[in-house]
Amino acid sequence: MKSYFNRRGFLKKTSLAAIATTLGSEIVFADKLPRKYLPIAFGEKDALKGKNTDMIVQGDKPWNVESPLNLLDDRVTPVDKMFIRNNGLIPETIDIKDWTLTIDGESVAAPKTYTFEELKKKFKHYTYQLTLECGGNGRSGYYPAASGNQWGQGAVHCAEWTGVKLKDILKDVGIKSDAVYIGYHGKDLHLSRDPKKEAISRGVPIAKAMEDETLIAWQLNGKDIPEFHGYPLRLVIGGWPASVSGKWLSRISVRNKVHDGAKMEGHSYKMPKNPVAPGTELPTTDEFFRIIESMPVKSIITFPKTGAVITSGEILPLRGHAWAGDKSVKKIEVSIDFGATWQSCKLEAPVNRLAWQHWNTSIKFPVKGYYEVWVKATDDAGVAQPMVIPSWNPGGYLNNACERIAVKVG
Ligand SMILES: Nc1nc2c(c(=O)[nH]1)N[C@H]1C(S)=C(S)[C@@H](COP(=O)(O)O)O[C@H]1N2
Ligand SMILES: [Mo]
Repeated sequence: MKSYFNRRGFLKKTSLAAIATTLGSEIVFADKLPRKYLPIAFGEKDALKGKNTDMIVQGDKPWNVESPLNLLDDRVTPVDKMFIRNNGLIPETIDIKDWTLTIDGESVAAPKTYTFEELKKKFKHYTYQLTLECGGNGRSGYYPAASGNQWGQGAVHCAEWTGVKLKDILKDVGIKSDAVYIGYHGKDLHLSRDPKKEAISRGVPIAKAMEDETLIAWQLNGKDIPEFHGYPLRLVIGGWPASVSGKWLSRISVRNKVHDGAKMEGHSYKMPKNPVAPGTELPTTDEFFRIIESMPVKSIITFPKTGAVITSGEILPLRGHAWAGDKSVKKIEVSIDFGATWQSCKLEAPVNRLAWQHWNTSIKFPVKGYYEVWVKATDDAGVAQPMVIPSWNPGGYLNNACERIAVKVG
C-alpha cells in the first residue's frame, strides 16, 4: 500500500510533488513540515460527506459518527444514516484491481489468496440484512464514565449485505481440525501511521465464522460498500459486537488458539466474569474477563423523536426495532407510567436470522401532561431489557437499558 511517508517519518518528495499537483502550487516552507505531519489538503477524507446532516460527531481522529435514534426509522438502514466507528485511518489508496483476500494461519492446510474477481466467480452470492451494534453502544450511560466514545444508543445499523459465505471459502481452502478461532486483518492504518501496527484485528470462534450468515461482502444495500464502511471488501458478522466485522478486509487467519490481534487484549470488548462495583479496577486476565460474544436483547424507539408534542385526545403512533444478538425477540412492550404497567406491541419476524425486528403500537394518553414512553424487549429465552443501566464494567459495554422518549400532551 502506498505511504506518503519515508522510513524516517518525513513526507516523501513524491508525496510533496503530488500535493503540489493537487493544490496547483508548491507548499511554502515544506522543509519546515514536522515529521509525520500530513498537510490538511492530503489528510483523511471527510466522513460526513454523504451523511445525513443530523449525524452526531463523536470524534474525527479517528472518525466516529453516531446516528440519532429518529434517523434509524427505516427498515433497512440507508448509508447516509449509518454510524461510523473507525479505530484508525481509512486506507490511503484502494485499487480494486489489486485487492486480494488471503486465508492463512496455523490451522489452514496451506495459505490461499483470491483476487476480487475469483471470489465473486467461484462462490455463490447471498444477501442478508444484519444487525451490527458497537459493543460500546450506550456507553455514555455508565457512571463512573468508561473511557472511549460516549455513545448514546445510536451506534447500531441493520443494512443489507451481499457477498459470499466465509464457510464456503474456508471449505475451499481446507481447515485443520485444530482450528478454534478466526482473526481478520484490514488495510486501514494505525493512528500512528506505523505500518507495523494494526488499528484493530479481532475475530470469532470457528463455529460463529462457519454460520450461514457470516459473509465476506462487497455490497451494502445493493451498491459498492462506501469507503468509510470498508470498501471494497468486508467481513460481516451479525448479532455480535460490530468490532468483529472487519472493514477493508485483506486477510483472515484461521487460528489454533483465540486470536491475539489488536483490540483482543486488555479489557477491550470484554466483560468481568463476576459482577463488579462501579469503578472497580481488575487485572485484565482471563481469570477475570470474558470476551463479549452474542449481544444482549435491546430495542429502540425510532418514531416519534423524543420531545414530541401532541394534542390531548390524539393517538400517538409509535415504532422502532428490536434485536437480541444470536437470539430473536419474542415480546415488545411499552409503558407510559415508568414501568408500573406495560402494554404489548405488534412485533414482526426478522427478514432473516440476525436482522432486527420491527415493532409498532399506538398510545392513548389518559390526561394532559408530560410523559415518558418506555420500550422493553424480551428475547426468546425470556430475558428482558433492564429498566435501569445494567452491570457497570470498565470498558462501558453492553448497556441495554430500556430506551425512553419524552412526550408532551397539551
Ligand atoms: N478494519 C477495521 N474494521 C473495523 C473497525 C476498524 O476500525 N477497522 N471498527 C470496528 C468497530 S469497533 C465497529 S463498531 C464497526 C463499525 O462499522 P461501521 O463503521 O461500518 O458502522 O466496524 C468494525 N470493523
Ligand atoms: Mo465498535
